[in-house]
Amino acid sequence: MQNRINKVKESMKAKGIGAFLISKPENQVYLTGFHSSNCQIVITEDENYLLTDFRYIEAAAELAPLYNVVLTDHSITIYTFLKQSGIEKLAIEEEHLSYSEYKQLSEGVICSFQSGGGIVETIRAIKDESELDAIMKAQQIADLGFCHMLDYLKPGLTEKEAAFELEMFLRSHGADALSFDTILVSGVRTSLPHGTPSPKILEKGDFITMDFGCAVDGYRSDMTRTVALGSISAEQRNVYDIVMRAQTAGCNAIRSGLSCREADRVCRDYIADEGLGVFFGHGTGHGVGLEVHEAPTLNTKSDEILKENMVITVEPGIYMPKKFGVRIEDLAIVTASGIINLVKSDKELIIL
Ligand SMILES: [Mn+2]
Repeated sequence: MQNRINKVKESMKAKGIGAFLISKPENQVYLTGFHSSNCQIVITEDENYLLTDFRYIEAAAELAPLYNVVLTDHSITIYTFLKQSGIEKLAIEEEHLSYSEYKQLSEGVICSFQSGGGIVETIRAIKDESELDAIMKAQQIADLGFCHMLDYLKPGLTEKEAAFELEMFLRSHGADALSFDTILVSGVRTSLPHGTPSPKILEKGDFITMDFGCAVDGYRSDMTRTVALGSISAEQRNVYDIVMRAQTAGCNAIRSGLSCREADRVCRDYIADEGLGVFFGHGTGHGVGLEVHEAPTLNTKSDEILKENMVITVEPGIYMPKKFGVRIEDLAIVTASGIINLVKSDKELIIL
């Protein structure tokens, strides 16, 4: 934790920030290991403060002496605390401060604001060993879940039933939580990149796309596989192969030093060269950690550069409205020579 806080202080110094209010929950967890629904962190050049209420004070007290823990109540709030501390200029996480909080800060507490957005996220993008370990565990459970679904999926089940089975499996095999609401869509509904499981019945000839993950120690996994039920058409086979080859090309190209935009372009160009570029309308991937979508972003607009020990997804897809869609997503650690692919499930087309 000390090391993480030091990195924040270095970044604050480089940006000319004297005091930084950290209000984004995942950033707070990253800097404290402390989970609560009521927490404010203030980092200054010399001090670290954690403010919380009665419900969490006993657990928070264990963070001393790294943090000066302040008990808040009706009379002592983040606003009275900042006013008393004499902090006049404050960096905030502008994406994670409500208008109401901003108003209370600006009315007689803080004279001027500056942006602290992205400081902690940039540090979080590069994972340490304990973080990689948790993500690997979460992905191992997800791979087992995929394997289980290959036995379980059959015509006659609904998407909702199948999604529930997968979620139960993940939770009963060591997952603390789901990474996000499971996407499990079939047939014509696979053209919806983020469709939610419906009462639609799985039928022979359907593609089934499962995009799912789970969390271990707060760290998430994320993977997608598209499988087929019974037989499929030549067009389905062709589109699947294009997505698989685009996804494989992306995985093969990625290494530290490559720009996120270039990584995206590898997958995008492959699909465009096959004449299907119009059906790939989302980014190629994203960082994964305490959040399922975090820095870096792999898309056409990204200015970020891939670095060693970033954990990212590679997930091109093709979605043909009213017909079908295919997405294949791996989760990988970026290294100097390439990637360590954490997803062990096969990506050759599986026909059940
Ligand atoms: Mn993803």
